[in-house]
Amino acid sequence: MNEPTLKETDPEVYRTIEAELKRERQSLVMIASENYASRAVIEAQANVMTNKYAEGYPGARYYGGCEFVDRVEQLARSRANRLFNSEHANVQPHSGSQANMAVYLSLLKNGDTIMGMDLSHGGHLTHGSPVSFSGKIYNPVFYGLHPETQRIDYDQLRDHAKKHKPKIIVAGASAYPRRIDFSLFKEIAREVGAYFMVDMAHIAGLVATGLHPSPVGQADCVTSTTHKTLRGPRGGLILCSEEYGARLDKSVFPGVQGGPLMHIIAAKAVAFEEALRPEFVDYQKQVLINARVLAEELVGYGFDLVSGGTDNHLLLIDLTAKGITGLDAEQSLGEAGIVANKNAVPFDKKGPKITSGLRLGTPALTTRGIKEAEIRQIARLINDILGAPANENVLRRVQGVVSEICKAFPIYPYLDASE
Ligand code: DSN
Repeated sequence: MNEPTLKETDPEVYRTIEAELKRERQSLVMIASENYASRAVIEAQANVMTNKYAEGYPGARYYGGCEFVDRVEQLARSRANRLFNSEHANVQPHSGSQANMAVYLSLLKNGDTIMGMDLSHGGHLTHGSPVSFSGKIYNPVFYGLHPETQRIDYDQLRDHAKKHKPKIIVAGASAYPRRIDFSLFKEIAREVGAYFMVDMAHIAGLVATGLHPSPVGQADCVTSTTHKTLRGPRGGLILCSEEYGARLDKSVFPGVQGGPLMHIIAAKAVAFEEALRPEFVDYQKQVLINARVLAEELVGYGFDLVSGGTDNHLLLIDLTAKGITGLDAEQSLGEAGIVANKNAVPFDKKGPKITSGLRLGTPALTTRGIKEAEIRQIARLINDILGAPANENVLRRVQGVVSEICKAFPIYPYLDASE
């Protein structure tokens, strides 16, 4: 087979990929759930394992020719178990949502009560939101943040759990800047006879390196994505004890998925190995330092942070006092080359398409090599833009500085960006 390259055969798609590479190179990505995967992870995703059907699990497939995909899935599973000190890993979920769906399917019956963190307080759609399968198939009840401390209200959690007797309690969040007390969650779940699940997608890299207490050993099942702080390919992961392993595997396949994405599983194996290296600990430490410094600087500029600061890789600004909406903040920063996302803040009066908040994270900046000095500079740029969102001179000046920072901290220099 002598085939043309992508560039030759489909210049339209090729150009969109090249444009995305340029955008990633030339922006300061502060979306807390995004990162830059390593060269090895990117390479591992573009391989012929995408061709292979492998329904089933290593050694028990429904197709022939699985000897090499078996080997790579075994590698991914054993590395995940080593990384998180877990007994059983399922590396097949295509996403975090499907990982969560598989856990519910294995532990719950339709109509059972699930208890998760309120989406508007920092939870996730799949933790019971009425617009997600999790709020349609199951009966959702919620816990949230304390209005004063803006931290998880564990007393409310216990009261609601006693009142509603959920079948499962879910810990984990997409916009919560503080440590989560998994042992207290476990205690409450045990008190009311509920299963305990942790969705650690956002903090998986911190957990892997011991910089956030691990839910493994506390929760009955732990789910994650692999592409956030963990820096792997886009995908999902489930960890559990041997006790739950067989039924969880059945829930992933054939329960909610068909053939696994074996090329992505190869890349997950690569990412887990990278995360086992000592330099990954240094990286995660810097993610935390950068987030703390960003929080301190923004507080210094008079920004109101939910809970007053951060213990992890993200922070949430309540923009109410600044008189700008989350949507306007996202758009103004975006024009300047700083990419972030609008986000509801607890007790937000504006809808999810507008919001009063802005979520900022440091994983992607840290992957570029950015440290405290540039973080201080970036905090100043954010303050400049949000203080004068319609000022063209400010915008042009900030665009210039963003461009200099991006040039000083290049990403993917070996990839071709020519058109
Ligand atoms: N959408 C992800 C995030 O941005 O946090 C969560 O799944």
